[in-house]
Amino acid sequence: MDWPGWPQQDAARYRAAGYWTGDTFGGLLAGWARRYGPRTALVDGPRRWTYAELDAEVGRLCAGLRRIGVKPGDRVVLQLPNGAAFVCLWFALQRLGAVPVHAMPAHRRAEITHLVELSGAAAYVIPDVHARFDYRELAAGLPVERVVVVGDPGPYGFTAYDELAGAAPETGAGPANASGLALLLLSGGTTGLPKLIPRTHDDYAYNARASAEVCGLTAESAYLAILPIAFNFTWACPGVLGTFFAGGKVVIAPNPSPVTAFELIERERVTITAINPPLVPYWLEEHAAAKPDLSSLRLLQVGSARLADDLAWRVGPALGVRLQQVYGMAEGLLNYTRDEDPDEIVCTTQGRPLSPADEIRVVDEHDRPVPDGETGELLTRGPYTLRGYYRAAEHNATAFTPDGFYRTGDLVRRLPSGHLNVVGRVKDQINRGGEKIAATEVEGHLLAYPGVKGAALAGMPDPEWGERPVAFLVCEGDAPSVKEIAGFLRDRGLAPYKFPERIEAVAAFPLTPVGKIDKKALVAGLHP
Ligand code: OOB
Repeated sequence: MDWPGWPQQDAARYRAAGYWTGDTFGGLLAGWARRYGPRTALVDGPRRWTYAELDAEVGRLCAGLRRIGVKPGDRVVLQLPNGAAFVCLWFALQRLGAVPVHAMPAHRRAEITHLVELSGAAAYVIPDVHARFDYRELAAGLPVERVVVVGDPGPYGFTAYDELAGAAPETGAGPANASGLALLLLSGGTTGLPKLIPRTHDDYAYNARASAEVCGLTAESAYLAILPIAFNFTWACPGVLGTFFAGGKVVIAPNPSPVTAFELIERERVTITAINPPLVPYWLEEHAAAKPDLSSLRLLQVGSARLADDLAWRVGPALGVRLQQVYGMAEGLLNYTRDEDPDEIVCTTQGRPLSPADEIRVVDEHDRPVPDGETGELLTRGPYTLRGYYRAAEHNATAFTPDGFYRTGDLVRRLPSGHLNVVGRVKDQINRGGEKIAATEVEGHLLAYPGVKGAALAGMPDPEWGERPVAFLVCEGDAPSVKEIAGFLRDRGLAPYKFPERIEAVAAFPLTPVGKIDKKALVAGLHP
């Protein structure tokens, strides 16, 4: 078995309560095309698709994917920047019954090789060149049979996206099973190599539909996709999928700049969008300078890392929009502040669980519940939270409690109202303004550097990013510089956002009482 699903009893409960509807994404798109046919579904630069047009385009792409040999059940790694092609291909794979694997544009050879091998991918989809990186060169060295290129396919014998579409579109739901695998999301990770998160049609559709309800989306809503479109937050919280459930319009931002965002908000009368905390000061600054018309914008979602309270308080008055804090994870559980919550709650908490069926435990180091208001690790179980990672039986044995609660690794306080305050983390991860870095993954690479005998990656507090990665190294001879390490990690094919931004040579590591490297002590000893 590749991944453990929900026990039958829980699945029956989620179906009976109407959370799981038995719909697949291929069928959902066909249904939306019937219901919302002539309404605008998608806007990307000058190009626009109605729901009917999107459904037809997806049908043609589905036929094209089948023609090049992609089969139901196949995994396909999607690594595309924000653009309509991601949306069209994602649904084409759904209609075919294949499974998209969500890679990020920032990923490089190390991450993609791992994703391709772990998922056993039958195909890999890339842009030609994006942000000055040629993805075709990366694809040429990979153990994957089929490569589809959005743009110029180059001299490698890859398939051009523009020539993929078949003449006879495939319609309807396709062969997928609603309780089966719909997509694989990438985990932020805490150990060695990134894990894959299995999401089913039933659970992921509920994730998006319930999020759309909580955010008050309607057919008049317009969602602006600013953060990477493959990111769970942007794709389904409520994001692109939630907007489609409501019959609204999705507008794609080609880059995260507030200048671009403000132009699109004005032009398309955007009503809701999502950003991460590091973007908030840029929004405030650009807003004060350019005075854009944001009158259509009703809700600004901020999440993926802790938003400082003082910044949160400034958003509403400065921009004239309602703030929503979102504390979510690719593994499932989503927390939102609600429209009816008082400002105090919206500006100082990270929301409360999306679903009445989300089960929350806040526990001490012995898994014993702590009282409300006290800090503990958050454990959770529910209708859209995984019960185990994909092809990771060994890891699953410790990442979940015996009764199926996922150990989030986040330290939270629960208020009597049920709202959560994220106060820290027990997992060995660095959150660089929303980008998650698994310390041990990077440490493994650092240890391969000549002369490095010990390596510990930790997060140093940073006013802009929340934290930034710093590498503590025990070296034979002189420690390498930040630049030398960056060159080394680039050659090893690691995504640049994981590179240490500071190197500290140490003679030896301080240890905790149980003999682990004491990263808190290392960070505390940093001079500014
Ligand atoms: C989102 O998902 P991931 O999988 O990239 O990261 C999840 C982790 C959480 O466990 C937590 O450590 C951190 O990111 N996090 C936050 C937060 N939102 C996420 N920490 C503090 N405050 C917040 N508001 O990041 C994600 C997925 C769906 C929706 C929103 C975010």
